[in-house]
Amino acid sequence: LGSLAISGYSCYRTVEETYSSAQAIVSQYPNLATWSSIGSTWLKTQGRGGYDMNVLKLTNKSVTGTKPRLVITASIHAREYTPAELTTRFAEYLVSNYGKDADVTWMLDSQEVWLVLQSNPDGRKKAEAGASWRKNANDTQRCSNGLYGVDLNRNFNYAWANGGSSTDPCNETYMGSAAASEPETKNLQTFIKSAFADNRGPNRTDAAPAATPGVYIDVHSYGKLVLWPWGDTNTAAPNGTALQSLGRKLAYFNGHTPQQSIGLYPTSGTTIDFTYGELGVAAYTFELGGAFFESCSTFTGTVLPQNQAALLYALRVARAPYQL
Ligand code: ING
Ligand code: ZN
Repeated sequence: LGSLAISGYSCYRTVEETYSSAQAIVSQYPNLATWSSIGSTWLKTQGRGGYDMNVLKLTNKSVTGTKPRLVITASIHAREYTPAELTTRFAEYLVSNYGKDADVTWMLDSQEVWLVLQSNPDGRKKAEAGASWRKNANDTQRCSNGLYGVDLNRNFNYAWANGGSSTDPCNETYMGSAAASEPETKNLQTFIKSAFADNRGPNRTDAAPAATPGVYIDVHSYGKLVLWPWGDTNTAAPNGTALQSLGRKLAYFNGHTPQQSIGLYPTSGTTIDFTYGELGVAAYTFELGGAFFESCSTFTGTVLPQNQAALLYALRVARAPYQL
C-alpha cells in the first residue's frame, strides 16, 4: 500500500498512488478495465499544476450490450481519505476475483462499475500536505484564516443555494459564486449525466421506468449513515418509498443508519440531489466508518470489509428493477 502517513496510519494511497494503482489494474486486466479523463481540476484549468480527474470503468468487455451502471464518486471532500481507499480496494477486489468468485464474475459480465476514485484531487493534495481541508483549491477569494475553496458538495446545480450551504467563501460549506461554478463540479455533472444517459431510473414520477436502471453512490466519511434525497426539504422524494426501501437495505448490509439526508442536516447543491433531481437515478450518500482517517487495519485479512460488501450489494440490486 501507499506511503502516505497520516494519524498514525500508513495505508491511504495518495492521489498519485491511487492513479498508478488504477493504471496498474488497466494494464493487468485490459479486458475488464478502462481509465480515462473526465476533465481538469481548478488548479489545472489555471495552469498551476493540478490534476486530471479520471474514471475507472470496470466490466467484462467481451459481454456487450446495455448494462446497468453502478456509479461511485469517492472523496469529493479532501480530508475524507477512507472513501478513496475503500473504492480503490473495491476495484482491486472486483478485477482480481473475476473468473474466481461467481458473484464478481456475474457482476462484471452483467454490470458496468464506473468509479471516480479521487473526486477532488487538488483539495486532497492540500490534505496530504497536512491541512484539514474539505473544499477544492479555488483561491479566488482567500480568507484571513487561511481558508479558501468551494464545497463541491454544495455546488451542484440542482436546487443550488436552497439552504444548508453558505454564501461566505470562508465557510466550510461555501456554495460557490454560481451553480456548478467549479470545474470539478462541471466535470462530475457531465460524467454522471453521461453515465445515466440511457439508464434513467424509474424513481421519478415524470420519468418512464428504464429497463436498466442504475445506482449512484457518493462516498464520504464519517458517520455510518446511508442518506438519500432530498437534502433541502422534509418532503419525501417523488418515489421516496422505493428510494427509502433500497436505502434501508444498503444501510442494513453495512451496519449503517438509513435516513433521508435532511435528517442529518439541511443541504442543497449536493451530488445526490443533482443525480436524483436531474436524472431520476437512485442516489445515496454513504458516510463510512467512525472517523475521517479510519485505520486501514479495518480492511486487512481475508474477510470482505462490510463497507466493501455493501458496494457489492449495491451492484446486485442495480440489476433488478428499482422497486424491490
Ligand atoms: N457529510 C456530508 C456533507 O456533505 C451529506 C453529508 C451529504 C448530507 C449529502 C446530505 C447530503 O456535509 C460530510 N461529512 O461531508
Ligand atoms: Zn464529506
